[in-house]
Amino acid sequence: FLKTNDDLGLVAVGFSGGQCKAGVDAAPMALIESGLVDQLQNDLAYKVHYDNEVHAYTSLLPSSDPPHRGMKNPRAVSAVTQELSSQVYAHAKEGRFVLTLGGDHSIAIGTISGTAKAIRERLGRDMAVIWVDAHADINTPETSDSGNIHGMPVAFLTGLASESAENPFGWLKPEHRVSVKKLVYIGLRDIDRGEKRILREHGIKAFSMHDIDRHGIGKVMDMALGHIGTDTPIHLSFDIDALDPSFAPSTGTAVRGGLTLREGDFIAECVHETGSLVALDLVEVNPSLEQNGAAETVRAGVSIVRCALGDTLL
Ligand code: HAR
Ligand code: MN
Ligand code: MN
Ligand code: MN
Repeated sequence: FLKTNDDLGLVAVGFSGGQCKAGVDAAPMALIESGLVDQLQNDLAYKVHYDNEVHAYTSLLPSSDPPHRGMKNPRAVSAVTQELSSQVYAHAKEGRFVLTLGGDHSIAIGTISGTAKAIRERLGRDMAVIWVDAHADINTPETSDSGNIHGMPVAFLTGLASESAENPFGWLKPEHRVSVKKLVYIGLRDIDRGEKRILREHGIKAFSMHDIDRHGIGKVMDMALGHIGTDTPIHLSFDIDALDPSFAPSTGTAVRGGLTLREGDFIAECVHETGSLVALDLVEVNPSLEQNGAAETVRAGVSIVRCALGDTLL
């Protein structure tokens, strides 16, 4: 019911302002240079709509951007994600699958708000979000210790955090938001104290690495997709740091004890198999960290994208 065509909108986002380490902005080019677009077109038969540009949104970046409620680079992240939101919306409104290559995870404020709005208008439906990550990224400005906005996107997208002035983040309106009831986490293992309280208070569905150890990834995917229910459009936001650093070392906040590459691919395959996937983000690949592991991390990212877009082993 969702898939109207094999058109795919690709947005490359070279933005790193949601955290403090340079280099995550180089990921889209590294992923594309490793042949991703060619594979989408020729192996997986998508009609790719890509403007051939890694967007850095330099004209949107303010010359002065002092902290606001403890957030670092608040106006830059707000302006970039607002523009990204319209780009993603424009693709999704046409019925295209939207693939966004980040960038740090703050960009999900743009991607998810854009698809949520388009899906509401196009299908009259509320969208679900599957957030695959070592982290919950659900800090409010007040619960965050770091002030890095890549640790806050889910709070803004669910309305747990909000602002009234347009910039920063007042541009996020109800049509951009997703319900905490339609949010599912997979792979969590590094959650701040304030975030644990938020997850508990709102009864948010979350599968940690403990749950994956206990039940296995197959059962966890059954439970995760069961929570969402069939025929619900899904936006998959995949942070490469969900994978164990042995498979994806080049990322800003690596945490040991993560998913194997096969488990990551399996998650993507299962979400594809629902037929309800409308958008995918791949974020936090940072090729400049861990010189040795950069190529391996990029390869892992390409593999996740291919699996989510329908590549099969046989
Ligand atoms: N929870 C910490 C914070 O808010 C660390 C967040 C790290 N985030 C990412 N994205 N890499 O998942 O600062
Ligand atoms: Mn993240
Ligand atoms: Mn993370
Ligand atoms: Mn398929």
